[in-house]
Amino acid sequence: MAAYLHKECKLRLFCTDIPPTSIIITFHNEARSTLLRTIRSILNRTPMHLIQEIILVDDFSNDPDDCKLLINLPKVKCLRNTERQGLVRSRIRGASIAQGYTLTFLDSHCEVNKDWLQPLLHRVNEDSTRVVCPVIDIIHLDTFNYIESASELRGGFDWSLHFQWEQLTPKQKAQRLDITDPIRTPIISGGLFVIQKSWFNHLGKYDTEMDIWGGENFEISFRVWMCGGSLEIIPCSRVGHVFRKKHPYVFPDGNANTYIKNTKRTAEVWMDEYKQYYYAAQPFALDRPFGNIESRVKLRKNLHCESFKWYLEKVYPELRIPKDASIQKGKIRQRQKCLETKKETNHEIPKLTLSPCIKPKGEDASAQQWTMTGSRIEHVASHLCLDMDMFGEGAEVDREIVVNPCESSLMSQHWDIVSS
Ligand code: UD2
Ligand code: MN
Repeated sequence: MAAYLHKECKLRLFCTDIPPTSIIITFHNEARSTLLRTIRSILNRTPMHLIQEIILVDDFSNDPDDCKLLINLPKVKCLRNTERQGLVRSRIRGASIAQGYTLTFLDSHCEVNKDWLQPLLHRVNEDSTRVVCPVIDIIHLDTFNYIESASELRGGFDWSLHFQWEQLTPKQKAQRLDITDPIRTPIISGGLFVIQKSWFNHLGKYDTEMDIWGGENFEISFRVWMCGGSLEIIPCSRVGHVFRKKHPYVFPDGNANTYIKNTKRTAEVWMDEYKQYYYAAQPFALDRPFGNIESRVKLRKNLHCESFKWYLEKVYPELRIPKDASIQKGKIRQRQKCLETKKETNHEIPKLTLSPCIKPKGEDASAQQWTMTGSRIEHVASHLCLDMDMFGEGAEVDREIVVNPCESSLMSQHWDIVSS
Protein backbone atom coordinates (compact mmCIF):
# COMPACT_ATOMS: atom_id res chain seq x y z
CA MET A 1 0.00 0.00 0.00
CA ALA A 2 1.48 3.32 -1.05
CA ALA A 3 0.62 6.49 0.81
CA TYR A 4 -0.70 8.51 -2.18
CA LEU A 5 -1.11 11.65 -0.12
CA HIS A 6 -0.40 14.96 -1.80
CA LYS A 7 2.95 16.13 -0.44
CA GLU A 8 1.20 19.41 0.37
CA CYS A 9 -0.86 17.57 2.99
CA LYS A 10 2.29 17.19 5.08
CA LEU A 11 2.52 20.98 5.27
CA ARG A 12 -1.04 21.37 6.40
CA LEU A 13 -1.48 21.23 10.12
CA PHE A 14 -4.36 19.24 11.42
CA CYS A 15 -5.47 19.68 14.94
CA THR A 16 -5.07 16.41 16.86
CA ASP A 17 -6.52 17.66 20.13
CA ILE A 18 -10.01 16.63 19.04
CA PRO A 19 -12.65 14.63 20.89
CA PRO A 20 -12.68 10.96 19.83
CA THR A 21 -15.03 9.52 17.24
CA SER A 22 -17.19 6.40 17.16
CA ILE A 23 -16.50 4.37 14.04
CA ILE A 24 -19.58 2.51 12.83
CA ILE A 25 -19.35 -0.38 10.38
CA THR A 26 -22.43 -2.35 9.35
CA PHE A 27 -22.15 -5.55 7.37
CA HIS A 28 -24.13 -8.42 5.98
CA ASN A 29 -22.17 -11.58 5.11
CA GLU A 30 -18.89 -9.75 4.60
CA ALA A 31 -15.85 -12.00 4.03
CA ARG A 32 -13.91 -12.31 7.28
CA SER A 33 -10.63 -11.35 5.59
CA THR A 34 -11.95 -8.02 4.27
CA LEU A 35 -13.73 -7.21 7.51
CA LEU A 36 -10.50 -7.87 9.40
CA ARG A 37 -8.52 -5.78 6.92
CA THR A 38 -10.88 -2.86 7.54
CA ILE A 39 -10.51 -3.05 11.31
CA ARG A 40 -6.77 -3.81 11.37
CA SER A 41 -6.02 -0.88 9.09
CA ILE A 42 -8.00 1.40 11.41
CA LEU A 43 -6.14 0.17 14.49
CA ASN A 44 -2.76 0.44 12.75
CA ARG A 45 -3.18 3.84 11.15
CA THR A 46 -5.19 5.89 13.63
CA PRO A 47 -3.96 7.58 16.82
CA MET A 48 -5.72 5.61 19.57
CA HIS A 49 -6.91 8.69 21.43
CA LEU A 50 -9.06 9.64 18.40
CA ILE A 51 -11.04 6.39 18.53
CA GLN A 52 -13.79 6.19 21.12
CA GLU A 53 -14.85 2.76 19.87
CA ILE A 54 -15.40 0.70 16.73
CA ILE A 55 -19.02 -0.39 16.62
CA LEU A 56 -19.73 -3.35 14.34
CA VAL A 57 -23.34 -3.94 13.42
CA ASP A 58 -23.80 -7.45 12.09
CA ASP A 59 -26.93 -7.23 9.96
CA PHE A 60 -27.99 -10.83 10.61
CA SER A 61 -25.13 -12.48 8.70
CA ASN A 62 -25.31 -16.26 8.37
CA ASP A 63 -22.47 -16.85 10.83
CA PRO A 64 -22.82 -14.96 14.15
CA ASP A 65 -19.14 -15.62 14.91
CA ASP A 66 -18.05 -13.17 12.16
CA CYS A 67 -18.80 -10.38 14.57
CA LYS A 68 -18.34 -12.07 17.93
CA LEU A 69 -14.73 -13.11 17.36
CA LEU A 70 -13.71 -9.54 16.55
CA ILE A 71 -14.47 -8.16 20.01
CA ASN A 72 -11.10 -9.56 21.03
CA LEU A 73 -9.52 -6.64 19.18
CA PRO A 74 -9.06 -3.34 21.03
CA LYS A 75 -11.96 -0.86 21.00
CA VAL A 76 -14.27 -3.21 19.07
CA LYS A 77 -17.91 -3.66 20.08
CA CYS A 78 -20.40 -5.91 18.33
CA LEU A 79 -24.14 -5.59 17.86
CA ARG A 80 -26.06 -8.27 16.00
CA ASN A 81 -29.49 -7.74 14.47
CA THR A 82 -32.00 -10.52 15.11
CA GLU A 83 -33.33 -10.03 11.59
CA ARG A 84 -32.05 -8.42 8.40
CA GLN A 85 -32.56 -4.66 8.64
CA GLY A 86 -30.61 -3.20 5.74
CA LEU A 87 -27.84 -0.68 6.05
CA VAL A 88 -29.95 2.34 7.10
CA ARG A 89 -31.56 0.85 10.20
CA SER A 90 -28.29 -0.93 11.05
CA ARG A 91 -26.34 2.34 10.95
CA ILE A 92 -28.94 4.04 13.13
CA ARG A 93 -28.68 1.19 15.62
CA GLY A 94 -24.90 1.61 15.74
CA ALA A 95 -25.24 5.38 16.15
CA SER A 96 -27.69 4.97 19.01
CA ILE A 97 -25.06 3.43 21.30
CA ALA A 98 -22.16 5.62 20.10
CA GLN A 99 -20.42 7.64 22.80
CA GLY A 100 -18.06 9.68 20.64
CA TYR A 101 -18.50 13.34 19.70
CA THR A 102 -18.65 12.45 16.02
CA LEU A 103 -19.79 9.40 14.04
CA THR A 104 -17.50 7.95 11.39
CA PHE A 105 -19.28 5.58 9.02
CA LEU A 106 -17.31 3.06 6.96
CA ASP A 107 -18.22 0.13 4.70
CA SER A 108 -17.02 -3.29 5.83
CA HIS A 109 -14.49 -3.77 2.96
CA CYS A 110 -12.13 -0.82 3.32
CA GLU A 111 -8.50 -0.08 4.05
CA VAL A 112 -7.93 3.28 5.65
CA ASN A 113 -4.78 5.07 4.56
CA LYS A 114 -2.12 6.78 6.63
CA ASP A 115 -3.37 9.86 8.54
CA TRP A 116 -6.88 9.41 7.19
CA LEU A 117 -8.84 10.50 10.24
CA GLN A 118 -7.32 13.76 11.52
CA PRO A 119 -8.18 15.84 8.40
CA LEU A 120 -11.81 14.69 8.59
CA LEU A 121 -12.26 15.30 12.32
CA HIS A 122 -10.46 18.64 12.03
CA ARG A 123 -13.03 19.97 9.53
CA VAL A 124 -16.03 18.82 11.58
CA ASN A 125 -14.51 20.16 14.77
CA GLU A 126 -14.22 23.61 13.17
CA ASP A 127 -17.83 23.61 12.01
CA SER A 128 -20.22 20.93 13.18
CA THR A 129 -22.61 21.39 10.24
CA ARG A 130 -20.02 20.02 7.82
CA VAL A 131 -20.37 16.42 6.73
CA VAL A 132 -17.06 15.24 5.31
CA CYS A 133 -15.77 12.31 3.24
CA PRO A 134 -12.33 11.00 2.38
CA VAL A 135 -11.20 10.52 -1.22
CA ILE A 136 -12.15 6.93 -1.99
CA ASP A 137 -9.32 4.87 -3.49
CA ILE A 138 -9.90 1.53 -5.16
CA ILE A 139 -9.16 -1.87 -3.72
CA HIS A 140 -8.97 -4.09 -6.78
CA LEU A 141 -11.75 -6.66 -6.86
CA ASP A 142 -9.54 -9.55 -7.99
CA THR A 143 -6.06 -8.76 -6.68
CA PHE A 144 -7.09 -6.76 -3.61
CA ASN A 145 -4.33 -4.29 -4.46
CA TYR A 146 -4.71 -0.71 -3.26
CA ILE A 147 -4.99 1.61 -6.28
CA GLU A 148 -4.99 5.40 -6.23
CA SER A 149 -8.09 7.01 -7.73
CA ALA A 150 -8.39 10.49 -9.22
CA SER A 151 -8.64 13.00 -6.41
CA GLU A 152 -10.28 15.93 -8.18
CA LEU A 153 -13.70 14.33 -8.33
CA ARG A 154 -17.00 15.09 -6.69
CA GLY A 155 -20.32 13.29 -6.42
CA GLY A 156 -23.08 13.93 -8.93
CA PHE A 157 -26.17 12.23 -10.32
CA ASP A 158 -28.69 12.14 -13.13
CA TRP A 159 -32.47 12.44 -12.92
CA SER A 160 -32.95 8.71 -12.56
CA LEU A 161 -31.13 9.19 -9.23
CA HIS A 162 -28.06 7.17 -10.00
CA PHE A 163 -24.87 8.31 -8.37
CA GLN A 164 -21.84 9.10 -10.55
CA TRP A 165 -18.40 10.56 -9.99
CA GLU A 166 -17.82 13.84 -11.84
CA GLN A 167 -14.65 15.64 -12.87
CA LEU A 168 -14.40 19.16 -11.51
CA THR A 169 -14.98 21.72 -14.27
CA PRO A 170 -12.01 23.93 -15.23
CA LYS A 171 -13.77 26.80 -13.45
CA GLN A 172 -14.19 24.80 -10.26
CA LYS A 173 -10.55 23.75 -10.45
CA ALA A 174 -9.45 27.35 -10.90
CA GLN A 175 -11.44 28.42 -7.84
CA ARG A 176 -9.47 26.07 -5.62
CA LEU A 177 -6.34 27.84 -4.43
CA ASP A 178 -4.68 24.73 -3.09
CA ILE A 179 -5.09 21.07 -4.07
CA THR A 180 -5.53 20.19 -0.43
CA ASP A 181 -8.63 22.41 -0.13
CA PRO A 182 -11.91 20.61 0.56
CA ILE A 183 -14.11 19.92 -2.47
CA ARG A 184 -17.75 20.83 -2.02
CA THR A 185 -19.88 18.02 -3.37
CA PRO A 186 -23.61 17.98 -4.31
CA ILE A 187 -23.91 14.41 -3.05
CA ILE A 188 -21.85 11.85 -1.15
CA SER A 189 -21.34 8.33 -2.43
CA GLY A 190 -22.79 7.25 0.88
CA GLY A 191 -20.53 4.82 2.70
CA LEU A 192 -17.62 6.71 4.16
CA PHE A 193 -18.19 9.95 6.05
CA VAL A 194 -17.92 11.79 9.35
CA ILE A 195 -20.80 13.70 10.89
CA GLN A 196 -21.12 15.24 14.30
CA LYS A 197 -23.40 13.06 16.42
CA SER A 198 -25.81 15.71 17.67
CA TRP A 199 -26.03 17.22 14.15
CA PHE A 200 -26.87 13.75 12.79
CA ASN A 201 -29.64 13.41 15.39
CA HIS A 202 -30.90 16.96 14.92
CA LEU A 203 -31.17 16.45 11.15
CA GLY A 204 -33.27 13.30 11.53
CA LYS A 205 -30.61 10.55 11.28
CA TYR A 206 -31.83 8.59 8.27
CA ASP A 207 -35.20 7.62 6.81
CA THR A 208 -35.84 4.37 8.72
CA GLU A 209 -38.32 3.14 6.11
CA MET A 210 -35.51 2.68 3.59
CA ASP A 211 -34.64 -0.97 3.10
CA ILE A 212 -31.46 -2.97 2.44
CA TRP A 213 -29.38 -0.74 0.16
CA GLY A 214 -29.57 2.32 -2.08
CA GLY A 215 -30.95 5.84 -2.18
CA GLU A 216 -30.13 6.83 1.39
CA ASN A 217 -27.11 8.80 0.17
CA PHE A 218 -29.43 11.03 -1.91
CA GLU A 219 -31.74 11.54 1.03
CA ILE A 220 -29.02 12.48 3.50
CA SER A 221 -27.23 14.67 0.93
CA PHE A 222 -30.32 16.72 -0.01
CA ARG A 223 -31.21 16.99 3.67
CA VAL A 224 -27.78 18.17 4.80
CA TRP A 225 -27.54 20.86 2.11
CA MET A 226 -31.15 22.01 2.22
CA CYS A 227 -31.33 22.12 6.02
CA GLY A 228 -28.27 24.23 6.74
CA GLY A 229 -25.19 22.03 6.40
CA SER A 230 -22.64 21.23 3.72
CA LEU A 231 -20.90 18.22 2.18
CA GLU A 232 -17.20 18.08 1.46
CA ILE A 233 -14.57 15.68 0.16
CA ILE A 234 -11.25 16.14 1.95
CA PRO A 235 -8.29 15.48 -0.38
CA CYS A 236 -5.85 14.89 2.49
CA SER A 237 -7.84 11.92 3.74
CA ARG A 238 -7.88 8.70 1.72
CA VAL A 239 -9.61 5.38 2.26
CA GLY A 240 -9.57 2.37 -0.07
CA HIS A 241 -12.83 0.54 -0.82
CA VAL A 242 -13.67 -2.63 -2.76
CA PHE A 243 -16.11 -1.56 -5.52
CA ARG A 244 -18.06 -4.66 -6.45
CA LYS A 245 -19.69 -5.39 -9.78
CA LYS A 246 -22.82 -6.81 -8.23
CA HIS A 247 -24.33 -7.11 -4.81
CA PRO A 248 -22.93 -10.09 -2.93
CA TYR A 249 -26.17 -10.43 -0.96
CA VAL A 250 -29.86 -10.95 -1.65
CA PHE A 251 -32.60 -8.32 -1.63
CA PRO A 252 -35.73 -9.92 -0.13
CA ASP A 253 -38.00 -7.63 -2.25
CA GLY A 254 -35.77 -7.60 -5.35
CA ASN A 255 -32.99 -5.21 -6.19
CA ALA A 256 -34.90 -2.84 -8.52
CA ASN A 257 -37.99 -2.67 -6.29
CA THR A 258 -35.89 -1.75 -3.26
CA TYR A 259 -33.88 0.89 -5.09
CA ILE A 260 -37.06 2.41 -6.51
CA LYS A 261 -38.79 2.44 -3.13
CA ASN A 262 -35.86 4.20 -1.46
CA THR A 263 -35.29 6.75 -4.23
CA LYS A 264 -39.01 7.40 -4.63
CA ARG A 265 -39.25 8.25 -0.93
CA THR A 266 -36.36 10.68 -1.44
CA ALA A 267 -37.98 12.28 -4.49
CA GLU A 268 -41.38 12.60 -2.79
CA VAL A 269 -40.00 14.21 0.37
CA TRP A 270 -37.22 16.40 -0.99
CA MET A 271 -37.53 17.18 -4.70
CA ASP A 272 -40.73 19.31 -4.81
CA GLU A 273 -41.99 19.85 -8.38
CA TYR A 274 -38.66 18.59 -9.75
CA LYS A 275 -39.73 15.04 -8.95
CA GLN A 276 -41.45 15.02 -12.36
CA TYR A 277 -38.00 14.71 -13.96
CA TYR A 278 -37.24 11.73 -11.76
CA TYR A 279 -40.48 10.04 -12.87
CA ALA A 280 -39.78 10.88 -16.50
CA ALA A 281 -36.40 9.18 -16.22
CA GLN A 282 -37.76 6.33 -14.11
CA PRO A 283 -41.40 5.75 -15.19
CA PHE A 284 -41.30 2.34 -13.55
CA ALA A 285 -41.38 4.22 -10.23
CA LEU A 286 -44.77 5.82 -10.89
CA ASP A 287 -46.83 2.83 -9.80
CA ARG A 288 -44.52 1.48 -7.15
CA PRO A 289 -45.47 1.49 -3.46
CA PHE A 290 -43.23 3.59 -1.24
CA GLY A 291 -44.83 3.51 2.20
CA ASN A 292 -45.80 6.46 4.36
CA ILE A 293 -43.66 9.61 4.23
CA GLU A 294 -45.59 11.82 6.64
CA SER A 295 -42.96 11.89 9.38
CA ARG A 296 -40.20 12.82 6.91
CA VAL A 297 -42.30 15.60 5.38
CA LYS A 298 -42.94 16.89 8.89
CA LEU A 299 -39.23 16.71 9.69
CA ARG A 300 -38.44 18.84 6.64
CA LYS A 301 -41.01 21.39 7.73
CA ASN A 302 -39.80 21.50 11.34
CA LEU A 303 -36.21 22.00 10.23
CA HIS A 304 -37.26 24.91 7.96
CA CYS A 305 -35.26 23.53 5.06
CA GLU A 306 -34.69 25.26 1.73
CA SER A 307 -36.48 24.20 -1.46
CA PHE A 308 -35.09 21.81 -4.06
CA LYS A 309 -34.97 24.78 -6.43
CA TRP A 310 -32.57 26.45 -3.99
CA TYR A 311 -30.45 23.27 -3.94
CA LEU A 312 -30.27 23.19 -7.74
CA GLU A 313 -29.34 26.86 -7.96
CA LYS A 314 -26.85 27.03 -5.12
CA VAL A 315 -25.38 23.56 -4.91
CA TYR A 316 -25.81 21.77 -8.24
CA PRO A 317 -26.39 24.28 -11.07
CA GLU A 318 -24.62 21.84 -13.43
CA LEU A 319 -27.56 19.42 -13.34
CA ARG A 320 -29.41 20.14 -16.57
CA ILE A 321 -33.18 20.31 -16.44
CA PRO A 322 -34.64 18.22 -19.28
CA LYS A 323 -36.73 20.02 -21.90
CA ASP A 324 -39.30 17.28 -22.10
CA ALA A 325 -40.52 15.50 -18.99
CA SER A 326 -43.84 14.38 -20.41
CA ILE A 327 -44.76 10.78 -19.84
CA GLN A 328 -47.26 8.90 -21.97
CA LYS A 329 -48.67 5.65 -20.66
CA GLY A 330 -50.63 3.00 -22.47
CA LYS A 331 -50.66 0.04 -24.83
CA ILE A 332 -49.12 -0.36 -28.28
CA ARG A 333 -51.86 -1.76 -30.50
CA GLN A 334 -52.11 -3.29 -33.96
CA ARG A 335 -55.75 -3.93 -34.80
CA GLN A 336 -57.10 -6.12 -31.97
CA LYS A 337 -53.71 -7.18 -30.74
CA CYS A 338 -51.32 -5.49 -28.33
CA LEU A 339 -47.58 -5.67 -27.92
CA GLU A 340 -46.55 -7.59 -24.84
CA THR A 341 -43.59 -9.46 -23.39
CA LYS A 342 -43.48 -13.18 -22.73
CA LYS A 343 -40.97 -14.64 -20.37
CA GLU A 344 -39.43 -17.85 -21.66
CA THR A 345 -37.72 -20.34 -19.45
CA ASN A 346 -33.91 -20.27 -19.73
CA HIS A 347 -33.96 -16.71 -21.15
CA GLU A 348 -33.25 -13.71 -18.98
CA ILE A 349 -34.74 -11.23 -21.45
CA PRO A 350 -38.39 -11.82 -22.38
CA LYS A 351 -39.56 -12.05 -26.02
CA LEU A 352 -42.01 -9.69 -27.70
CA THR A 353 -45.32 -10.97 -29.01
CA LEU A 354 -48.71 -9.64 -30.10
CA SER A 355 -51.69 -10.99 -28.22
CA PRO A 356 -55.32 -9.96 -27.69
CA CYS A 357 -55.60 -6.56 -26.01
CA ILE A 358 -58.45 -7.69 -23.82
CA LYS A 359 -57.15 -10.17 -21.32
CA PRO A 360 -59.21 -12.92 -19.74
CA LYS A 361 -59.94 -12.28 -16.07
CA GLY A 362 -57.05 -13.24 -13.83
CA GLU A 363 -54.36 -12.81 -16.47
CA ASP A 364 -51.72 -10.17 -15.86
CA ALA A 365 -52.51 -7.03 -17.88
CA SER A 366 -49.27 -5.30 -16.92
CA ALA A 367 -47.39 -7.24 -19.64
CA GLN A 368 -48.99 -4.82 -22.15
CA GLN A 369 -48.25 -1.58 -20.31
CA TRP A 370 -45.68 0.78 -21.84
CA THR A 371 -44.51 4.29 -21.04
CA MET A 372 -42.91 6.74 -23.43
CA THR A 373 -40.67 9.48 -22.05
CA GLY A 374 -38.72 11.62 -24.48
CA SER A 375 -37.90 9.13 -27.20
CA ARG A 376 -37.67 6.04 -25.02
CA ILE A 377 -40.37 3.38 -24.75
CA GLU A 378 -40.19 1.39 -21.57
CA HIS A 379 -42.03 -1.76 -20.59
CA VAL A 380 -43.54 -1.00 -17.20
CA ALA A 381 -43.43 -4.43 -15.62
CA SER A 382 -39.95 -5.51 -16.66
CA HIS A 383 -38.24 -2.12 -16.69
CA LEU A 384 -36.80 -2.96 -20.16
CA CYS A 385 -36.81 -0.73 -23.27
CA LEU A 386 -38.00 -1.28 -26.80
CA ASP A 387 -34.92 -1.80 -28.93
CA MET A 388 -33.76 -3.14 -32.27
CA ASP A 389 -31.21 -5.94 -32.54
CA MET A 390 -29.26 -6.44 -35.78
CA PHE A 391 -27.82 -9.72 -37.02
CA GLY A 392 -25.50 -10.44 -39.96
CA GLU A 393 -23.56 -8.02 -42.17
CA GLY A 394 -23.98 -5.80 -45.27
CA ALA A 395 -27.02 -6.61 -47.38
CA GLU A 396 -27.72 -9.68 -45.24
CA VAL A 397 -28.60 -7.69 -42.14
CA ASP A 398 -31.67 -8.89 -40.25
CA ARG A 399 -33.43 -6.62 -37.85
CA GLU A 400 -35.62 -7.66 -34.98
CA ILE A 401 -37.66 -5.61 -32.53
CA VAL A 402 -36.83 -6.70 -29.00
CA VAL A 403 -36.65 -5.46 -25.41
CA ASN A 404 -33.28 -4.82 -23.80
CA PRO A 405 -31.96 -3.06 -20.67
CA CYS A 406 -32.63 0.68 -21.10
CA GLU A 407 -29.72 2.81 -22.18
CA SER A 408 -30.45 6.36 -23.23
CA SER A 409 -27.30 6.65 -25.35
CA LEU A 410 -28.40 3.82 -27.69
CA MET A 411 -29.91 5.23 -30.90
CA SER A 412 -31.63 1.88 -31.48
CA GLN A 413 -33.81 2.67 -28.47
CA HIS A 414 -35.01 6.03 -29.81
CA TRP A 415 -38.58 6.14 -31.15
CA ASP A 416 -40.87 8.86 -32.48
CA ILE A 417 -44.63 9.11 -32.58
CA VAL A 418 -45.63 10.18 -36.10
CA SER A 419 -49.26 11.09 -36.63
CA SER A 420 -50.52 9.91 -39.97
C1 UD2 B 1 -22.45 2.71 -1.89
C2 UD2 B 1 -21.88 3.09 -0.54
C3 UD2 B 1 -22.69 2.40 0.53
C4 UD2 B 1 -24.13 2.86 0.49
C5 UD2 B 1 -24.65 2.60 -0.92
C6 UD2 B 1 -26.04 3.13 -1.17
C7 UD2 B 1 -19.55 3.80 -0.68
C8 UD2 B 1 -18.14 3.37 -0.72
N1 UD2 B 1 -20.46 2.80 -0.49
O1 UD2 B 1 -22.55 1.36 -2.24
O2 UD2 B 1 -22.19 2.67 1.83
O3 UD2 B 1 -24.25 4.21 0.84
O4 UD2 B 1 -23.82 3.18 -1.91
O5 UD2 B 1 -26.95 2.53 -0.35
O6 UD2 B 1 -19.84 4.97 -0.78
N2 UD2 B 1 -25.05 -3.81 4.29
C9 UD2 B 1 -25.75 -4.15 5.43
N3 UD2 B 1 -27.01 -4.69 5.28
C10 UD2 B 1 -27.59 -4.88 4.04
C11 UD2 B 1 -26.87 -4.48 2.88
C12 UD2 B 1 -25.60 -3.93 3.05
O7 UD2 B 1 -25.27 -3.99 6.54
O8 UD2 B 1 -28.71 -5.37 3.97
C13 UD2 B 1 -23.69 -3.26 4.45
C14 UD2 B 1 -22.63 -3.89 3.55
O9 UD2 B 1 -22.12 -5.08 4.11
C15 UD2 B 1 -21.61 -2.76 3.45
C16 UD2 B 1 -22.49 -1.50 3.52
O10 UD2 B 1 -23.73 -1.90 4.06
O11 UD2 B 1 -20.70 -2.77 4.51
C17 UD2 B 1 -22.69 -0.87 2.14
O12 UD2 B 1 -23.12 -1.82 1.20
P1 UD2 B 1 -22.30 -2.08 -0.16
O13 UD2 B 1 -20.86 -2.15 0.10
O14 UD2 B 1 -22.94 -3.22 -0.85
O15 UD2 B 1 -22.63 -0.73 -0.92
P2 UD2 B 1 -21.75 -0.02 -2.12
O16 UD2 B 1 -20.36 0.16 -1.68
O17 UD2 B 1 -22.01 -0.77 -3.35
MN1 MN C 1 -19.19 -0.97 -0.29
